[in-house]
Amino acid sequence: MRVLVTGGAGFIGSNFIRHFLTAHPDSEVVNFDLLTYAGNLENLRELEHEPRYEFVKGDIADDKSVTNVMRDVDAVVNFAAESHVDRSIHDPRAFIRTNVLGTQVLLTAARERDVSRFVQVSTDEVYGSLGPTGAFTEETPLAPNSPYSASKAAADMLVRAAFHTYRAPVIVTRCSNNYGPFQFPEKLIPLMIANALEGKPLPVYGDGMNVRDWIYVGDHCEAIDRVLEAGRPGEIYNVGASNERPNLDIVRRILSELKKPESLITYVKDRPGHDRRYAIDSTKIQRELGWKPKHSLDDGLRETVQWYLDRRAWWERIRTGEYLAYYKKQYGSDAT
Ligand code: NAD
Ligand code: TDX
Repeated sequence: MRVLVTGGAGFIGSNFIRHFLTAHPDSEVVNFDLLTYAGNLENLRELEHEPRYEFVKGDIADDKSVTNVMRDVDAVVNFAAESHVDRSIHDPRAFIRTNVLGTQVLLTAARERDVSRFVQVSTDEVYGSLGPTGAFTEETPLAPNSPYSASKAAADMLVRAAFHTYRAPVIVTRCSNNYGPFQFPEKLIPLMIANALEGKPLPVYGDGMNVRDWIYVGDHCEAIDRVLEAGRPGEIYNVGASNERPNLDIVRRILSELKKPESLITYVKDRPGHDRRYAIDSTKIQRELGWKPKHSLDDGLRETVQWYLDRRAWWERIRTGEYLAYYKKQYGSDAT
């Protein structure tokens, strides 16, 4: 099987490619990525000379390059996206172009090329925010609250339309918050680890009691692999590991793991429209496809903290130039 992975130079995509090539020794992967600020070929350095792996630089919103790269491909897994909520609040344009237009360009090319499977990697954020109880199921109505989640929900609707209109073999996955190796240090967990290691303030939004449902990236990759293999076209599969935690709890665990003082925690201005709580019900994928997460939050977090300790050069190189300009814009003088 030859799989086109878009956004494979990012966090989850690079973890997926590594997993997929190992789990399927006869498979081939084409990684199509624009290499935005979040894309980093260093994430896949060890595959540079792997004959079953090919990298093509390109934009999923560009019809011509997408049609070209989709030649001789059996399946598509679409990870490519603008993925950071805070950036979408500053400027949503790139989110609409990549996440919405880009998804449609991929869907159209996949139909023209008669691709036999298309997995759209979506997010639990399309369901909006939960009250203190309950969890998102695949039937929960979409109610996105940020430009990012609105763009992902729009993409999900285009995938749905491709199934209903053309009977395209498409499947949507909606996963909760991922963490693990190679996550860009603008997201909560790697940002807090890197700041703690540098003795910088840890900027917690609002009261720190917003709840996220955490899953180790490797478990998400295995879920996508199962969906690619056995998911039913036209279906949606929620993916999560039932690890709901308030942000403050996560930040405190990181500090304790690194033996750093809680005095580094700094409460900063809340994110506008900040969703209060996410929780995902993944009964459907567990029951239908036999997937289940393997990592406990304790083990996953410990491994992740260790990875950032071991790979300091990776994140130090990122935390320069454009990153610092973004950091200043986002956190101002509150957290520098
Ligand atoms: P990321 O920001 O780390 O990586 C995104 C990748 O897409 C980068 O390599 C970037 O260069 C590439 N890209 C961006 N625009 C592109 C374009 N126009 N054409 C081609 N490539 C482009 O993101 P991530 O955290 O790895 O997320 C991957 C996918 O998973 C996204 O679709 C995201 O919505 C979804 N998701 C993420 C999480 C999470 O917790 N990180 C949870 C659920 C779903
Ligand atoms: O500096 C921070 N301080 C803080 O308190 C940052 C960056 C985040 N937070 C809070 C906001 C959220 O409640 O931590 C929580 C997690 O924030 P992010 O890491 O930005 O993730 P989130 O907004 O929950 O979205 C993530 O999960 C779903 C990914 O970025 C999305 O791509 C994915 O779809």
